This record gives sequence, structure tokens and C-alpha cells, in this order.
Amino acid sequence: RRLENDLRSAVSTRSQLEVFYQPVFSTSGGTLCSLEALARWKHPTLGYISPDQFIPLAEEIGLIGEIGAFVLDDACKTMIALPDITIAVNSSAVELGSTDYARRVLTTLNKWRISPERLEIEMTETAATDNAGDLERTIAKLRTAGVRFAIDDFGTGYSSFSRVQKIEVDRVKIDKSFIDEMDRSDSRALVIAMIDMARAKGLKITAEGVETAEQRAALESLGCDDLQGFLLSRPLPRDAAVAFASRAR
Ligand code: G
Ligand code: G
Ligand code: MN
Ligand code: NA
Repeated sequence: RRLENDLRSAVSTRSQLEVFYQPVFSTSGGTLCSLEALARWKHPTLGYISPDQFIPLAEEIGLIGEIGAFVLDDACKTMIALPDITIAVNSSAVELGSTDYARRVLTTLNKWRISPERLEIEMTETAATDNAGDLERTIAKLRTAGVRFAIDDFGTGYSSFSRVQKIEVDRVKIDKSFIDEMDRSDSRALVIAMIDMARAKGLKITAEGVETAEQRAALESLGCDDLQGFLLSRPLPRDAAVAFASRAR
């Protein structure tokens, strides 16, 4: 397949890969507290290809490790440019399941002299429900070193609640689909239930995909810690994100 070969060359030359950063704001005081690193592939003829398309392909053909390493390296450079910002990277089950993942992450942080507390790793519920053994060891090793973990797209997996009881994480990110429908009372009730559960477990809560001022106000009053979405900012190229973050503080 052509896309497959194109991805191989994009990864080996690294010239077409980019990392965008989406600002995340705390509800208390509205300050910018972190950035989420999001991989982008700028294909020479097809333009930007979504990670939804190329991440699964990269997993399939064994390139996810290299892409993850590229994103983490870029995130470290951004943390150096913004000394008091936390950065979240997304990690797939394939990466988290690999036995040397924890060591590679810690080596990279050490290389850039970045404190592990400044890195958060987002995994989907599907990743969190996958193969228990290796994944739990990886998370334990990284959390012991200070790295934080978040469950991304929270609420969309079929076993969210039971899983969150077991897995050691620091944060949940409530999926955009629930935020979109918060004007409906049943969806709002679900959001409230997710917030209550996370609170009871002592977890931080981020709402994703906040697009309207009404959603922001509702989430603030429900006690969400952090907000992320187009209302606040789109994902930005690194230079723009650094400028934005410097202005926002
Ligand atoms: O940035 P965008 O909304 O297009 O991202 C689409 C999906 O791709 C999201 O689910 C996001 O978590 C995932 N994604 C973005 N960057 C990365 C990455 O570097 N690694 C992994 N594993 N997933 C990513
Ligand atoms: O699955 P994950 O949460 O990692 O996905 C993050 C993706 O969601 C980013 O690629 C980003 O482009 C997208 N995103 C972030 N905020 C919004 C929003 O307010 N609206 C929409 N439609 N997408 C968003
Ligand atoms: Mn994410
Ligand atoms: Na998400």
C-alpha cells in the first residue's frame, strides 16, 4: 500500500512529522496549566493526515515506537521552552505494552533534564483494559518515577467504572461526546456521575471538546478541574503554542 510506504519514509526522515499542542486551562483562575501534544503528518501530496488514520497504521507496521519517541522528544523541547508547564502525550496500548517503554521514556526525560512530574501520559480505556500484566508494570514503574497518567476518552469504554477502580491513574479526561450533549439532562447526569466517581477516587478531571461558553460555565459549576477545547484554543504548532502560553500566564 502506498500510504504505508509513505509513512515509512516520513518516519525515517522525520521531515513530515509535526507535533501540535493544545492548551488546557484550569477552571480555578482560568490559567493555562498544560498542553496536549498531538501528532500530525503533513503528507507531501495529501496534506495533513489525521492521527486517527496514521496511528493505527503505524501500530500495524511497527512504527508506533518511533512516532511516540519523536513526539516525546518534541514535547521535551517544548517543556524546556515553557519551564512551568506540564505536557500530556498520548500513548497507545501497543506502546504501553512494550517491555522497554518505561525505560525509554525515563531515558528521554533524563536526557533533557526534565522532571518526570511534568509529563502526563494519556491512554485510552481500551488500552487500560487490555493485557493487564505488562501494562500495569509499565505504569507502576513510570508512576514511581513521578510520571502522571490519565485515562483519555473517559466514558466511552464499556468498563470505565470497574477499570478505574483497579488501575492506578491520576486523571480522567471526559470524552467530548458527553460534553457535546450536556444540554440534555441524561447526558448531564452522566457527566455528574463521572465527576463524582473521579472525585471519590481522588482523581483530577479534565473536560475535553469544550466548544461553547454554556458548556464551560456548566463544567466549572460541576467542579471540573481543567478544560480543553476549541472555545479555549485549537491545537497549535509549537512556536504558536509557546507564544500563546507565554502570553496566557
Ligand atoms: O489531534 P486529533 O484530534 O486529530 O487526534 C486524533 C486522535 O489521535 C486522538 O485520539 C489522539 O489521542 C490520537 N493521537 C494524537 N497524537 C497521538 C500520538 O502521538 N500518539 C498516539 N498514540 N495517539 C495520538
Ligand atoms: O482522543 P484525544 O482526546 O487525544 O483527541 C484529541 C483531539 O480532539 C485533538 O486532536 C483535537 O484536535 C480534538 N479536539 C480538541 N478540542 C476539540 C473541540 O473543542 N472540538 C473538536 N471537534 N475537536 C477537538
Ligand atoms: Mn488525548
Ligand atoms: Na479524548
